[in-house]
Amino acid sequence: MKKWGMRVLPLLIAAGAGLAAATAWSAESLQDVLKRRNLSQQDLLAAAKTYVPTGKRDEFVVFSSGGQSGQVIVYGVPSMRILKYIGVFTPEPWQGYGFDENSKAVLDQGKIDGKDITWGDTHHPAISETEGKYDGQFLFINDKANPRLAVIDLRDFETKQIVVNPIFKSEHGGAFVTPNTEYIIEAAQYASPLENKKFVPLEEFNEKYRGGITYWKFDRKEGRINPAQSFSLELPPYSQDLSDAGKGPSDGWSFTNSFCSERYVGGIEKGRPPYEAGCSAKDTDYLHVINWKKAAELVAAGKAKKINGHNVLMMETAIKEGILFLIPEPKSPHGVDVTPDGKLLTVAGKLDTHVSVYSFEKIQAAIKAGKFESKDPYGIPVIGLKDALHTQVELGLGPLHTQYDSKPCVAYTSLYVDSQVAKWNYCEGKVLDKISVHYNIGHLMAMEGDSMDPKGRYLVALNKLAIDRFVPVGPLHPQNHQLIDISNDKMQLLYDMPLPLGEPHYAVGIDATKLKPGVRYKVGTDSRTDKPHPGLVRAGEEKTVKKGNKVEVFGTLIRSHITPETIEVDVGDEVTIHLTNLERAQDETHGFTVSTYNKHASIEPGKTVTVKFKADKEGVYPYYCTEFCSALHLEMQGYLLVKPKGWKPTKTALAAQSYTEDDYKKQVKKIADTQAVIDSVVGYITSVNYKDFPDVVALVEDATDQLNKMKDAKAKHEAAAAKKDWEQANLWAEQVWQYQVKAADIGLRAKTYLEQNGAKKVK
Ligand code: K7E
Ligand code: CUA
Repeated sequence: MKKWGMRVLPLLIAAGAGLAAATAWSAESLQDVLKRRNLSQQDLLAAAKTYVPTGKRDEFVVFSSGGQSGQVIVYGVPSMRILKYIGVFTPEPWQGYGFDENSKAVLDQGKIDGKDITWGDTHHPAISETEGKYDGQFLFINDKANPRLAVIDLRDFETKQIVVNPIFKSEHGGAFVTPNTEYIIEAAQYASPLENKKFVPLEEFNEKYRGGITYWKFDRKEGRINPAQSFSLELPPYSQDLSDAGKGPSDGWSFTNSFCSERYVGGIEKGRPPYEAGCSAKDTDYLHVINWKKAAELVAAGKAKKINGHNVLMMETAIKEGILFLIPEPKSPHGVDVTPDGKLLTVAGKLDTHVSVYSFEKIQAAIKAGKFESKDPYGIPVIGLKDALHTQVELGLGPLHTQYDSKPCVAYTSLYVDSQVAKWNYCEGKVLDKISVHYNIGHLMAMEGDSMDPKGRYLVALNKLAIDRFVPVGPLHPQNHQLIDISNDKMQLLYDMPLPLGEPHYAVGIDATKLKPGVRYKVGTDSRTDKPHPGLVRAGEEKTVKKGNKVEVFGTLIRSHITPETIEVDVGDEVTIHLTNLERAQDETHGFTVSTYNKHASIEPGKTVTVKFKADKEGVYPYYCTEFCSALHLEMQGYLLVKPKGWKPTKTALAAQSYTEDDYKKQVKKIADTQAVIDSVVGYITSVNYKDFPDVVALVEDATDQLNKMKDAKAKHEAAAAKKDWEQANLWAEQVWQYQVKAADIGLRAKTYLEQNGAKKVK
């Protein structure tokens, strides 16, 4: 390699050289390590099952609720390495979520009665499905505290939409999708009056408080929920809990639990027994069985009532039309989970040691025959437990949630009180295996284990308590996700992962190959609307427009400068800055912030983002790129100059610097040397079939872009040199070299990629 500019050379060498020397002095054997670290053969086996070697990828990707953080956590299985946090109901600074205008518009959709709500209690993520199988296109998640539902597009893992439930005050039984993601199900939890602006005393609870289920219509082509085509079903105030959609033979139906059919309203301060006593007094609660397809037809036929501008099918109509039924279910049920074949549903009662398996066929037979054991106080027909039951299996204390295996008839149920996972056969009704987890498991999750095509292999126990599992970090402990191998008859505990972001109630795991996120946006995309951003400009078109007290900047970012480099405004001006990242190279994100204005944007390749603020304080405010993007990242900077009222310049030229002809000659030599390196890299790339690698083609385009910019700067340094203006000659020559360095950096990345991915010589 030829002589090379002093700052960048070490970086480029490091990129090419391996770590061949690393093993030369490590003589420790595997046996030594086992002994030194006090590891058993079993530990070693677990390590081998979870270790993902450097450069290799996980088989599954998990989307976990972030609990009270209002976010989603993304991690890989089996490595349990965290890959991303997605801002959903909560501002997330790295992604600029809530700090730039475009993402703020999404968060603003989640305002309730005009008020910002910048946190969420996320519980249940759901991946979009096609024919009952995960399709990897969209992710939905609910906010229990403030009844909302969010849509995340898995092409870029960004939150695109938040909808607020128009009639509930809280919701827990969401998000659950129907088999073709026609609807996303969201069930209320704590009953309240549906016309939710009104005060109603608790004495009128039975008559005026209501539960319900909302069926949000999903428009897959738009990638958004369509609130106008969504509807709800009014339900008794029974504290509806989790739901699931039917599939296969039970497609068109949905099932929702409830845990307080006693309709108890507490009042410990008035000497009444507390909620937990009143809500578990009876032996059974109710499973709600709903024909949602028919409900949608009734709504379309105009049989719904408008409440808060939203279509609500009232109980009276639902009963009359025969689309709503109840079945008793054992004490304080929590989860209801439909089997992969859609024929059975498992209900777990927290205060019962059994899981109850209901048969959809039997339920339908009872409905057809009009065989009901009673009516509830609202007139809803109740199917007898015996008439609906397929089997009951005694599993242990505190069964909560169930997931399914790829092996037929095999299910896993979490046992909260026993702190165990039970593996059992739901066709024959027998327990197969149990494993202890630490501690107090809530949900559990097998790979695609709530779909029609479970993948088996791994299961994650989402434990509520961690107690002594990790190095202590104060009274608030991390949550603990424990990975369990379920590929054999006996379950094996493999790994503990602390999750320190909130209580992730539920998670969903998908085969990693089903996810196909993009690496760049079409240039000028507003990623939050997926539409062209009006603030887009291309290189050379950057401009600042001032109209009255409004200043609008149309800028760009590319290694390693922000254009413009100075923004001058008057104090009190409203400043809007649109920025487009012109990069096409993978992972070349730039960030943007202005000192003390509480703005931040993450601008991935091709994205256009707007930040907006009032320049309300005179002064000097550096702005810069916040993401380390190249060797000259620190130089990616500029100044916002906020001038006081009536300010007049006293000095009109910037300070001159001293450069000599000698300096200039050295610059020219450096450029020639660098060009030789570029030529050799280009020589290699064009000697192989690089066109067969789309990632490399994008890199080559980026490098060519940089080299094309050189021509202009070259003409400028030569013209300045001719006039013996050594300052201008040197600075423009330096700029030529900057373009070269960036081109070389990209070129070397392309070369490395080609070498590692088996490029072949052409000709
Ligand atoms: Cu924590 Cu699904 Cu909200 Cu059970 S839920 S544990
Ligand atoms: Cu762009 Cu740092």
